[in-house]
Amino acid sequence: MTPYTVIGGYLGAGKTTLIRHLLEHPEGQRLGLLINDFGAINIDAALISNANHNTVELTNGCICCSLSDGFDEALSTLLDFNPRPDHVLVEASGVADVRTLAQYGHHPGLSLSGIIVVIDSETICQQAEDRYVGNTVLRHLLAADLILANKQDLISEQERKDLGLWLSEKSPQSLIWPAQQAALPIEIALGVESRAQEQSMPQLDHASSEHAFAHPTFARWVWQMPYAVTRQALEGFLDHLPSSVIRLKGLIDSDQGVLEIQVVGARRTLRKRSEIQHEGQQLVAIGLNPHFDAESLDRLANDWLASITQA
Ligand SMILES: Nc1nc2c(ncn2[C@@H]2O[C@H](COP(=O)(O)OP(=O)(O)OP(=O)(O)O)[C@@H](O)[C@H]2O)c(=O)[nH]1
Ligand SMILES: [Mg+2]
Repeated sequence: MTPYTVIGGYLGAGKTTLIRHLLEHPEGQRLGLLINDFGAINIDAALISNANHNTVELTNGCICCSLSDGFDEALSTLLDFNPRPDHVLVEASGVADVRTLAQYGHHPGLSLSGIIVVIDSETICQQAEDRYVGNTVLRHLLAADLILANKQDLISEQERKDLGLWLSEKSPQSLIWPAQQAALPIEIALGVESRAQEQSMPQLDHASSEHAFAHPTFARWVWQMPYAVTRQALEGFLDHLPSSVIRLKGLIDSDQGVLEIQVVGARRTLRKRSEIQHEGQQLVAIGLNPHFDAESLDRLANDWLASITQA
């Protein structure tokens, strides 16, 4: 049986950063990765470049809602790789219900190892109180076997103590591991053991498209950049993003080579990623229905392109 670990956590918490960390410190483990992302081009999968693993990508939606058949097939594909992975890790999309995904641990040849939930230590308490996403976030915490309290660099010493207490109240059963850059040792990550009882983890009923918990509906905006732009122009566009954009990411050709764009709430980073072979220039933004207006983002992007073309 191949052990199977689900990596969940809200949008932008650091799930892909954790997978990159594990790939950089594999300690002899061959990982099989299943990466679910929202866009037509899987930006997270493109960001993971390492020879010592096999990756299957699932794009265009959230796996816990719409891809139940595709998910089983993807797991079979991973298990058929030669050599077979030592451990299968799935990165859930930031809104996926991790319990639903943990149920795939019943797939033939797999055994559920555990659920890791990555949190953004700066914003988790605020997210938990949000009337729209609070339930999703609290369910993540309750389902976690290990909570990776990431982005510790963004909070003070006092906030770290307060967060530790808050987490032990919200998720008394979970192990809590504070981290920066999702630096969780692989022996801990792969050793996380599920405390789920068989009776609380019923097998998925594939005849039903419903899952136990309906998370709020998230809307997506995907923008194909027609040509390379300057970094300065790109920053100009990002300066004007509406606050309804919860998460934005992309790989864009610029005057400085390929740029990785990451926006999580109010925080934004642009990094040169010339080593990445990417298939297209794409920005993907995610927001909550009904507040998120993809058409107005289209207008914003078109107006911006027109303004930089004229300049
Ligand atoms: N300041 C800070 N930023 C971090 C840390 N860990 C990750 N990040 C940044 O947070 C952003 C989002 O990280 P990802 O790993 O892509 O997050 P994710 O959970 O995979 O995001 P989605 O898949 O879109 O839900 C990136 O810009 C990371 O570089 C950290 O410890 N501190
Ligand atoms: Mg990710």
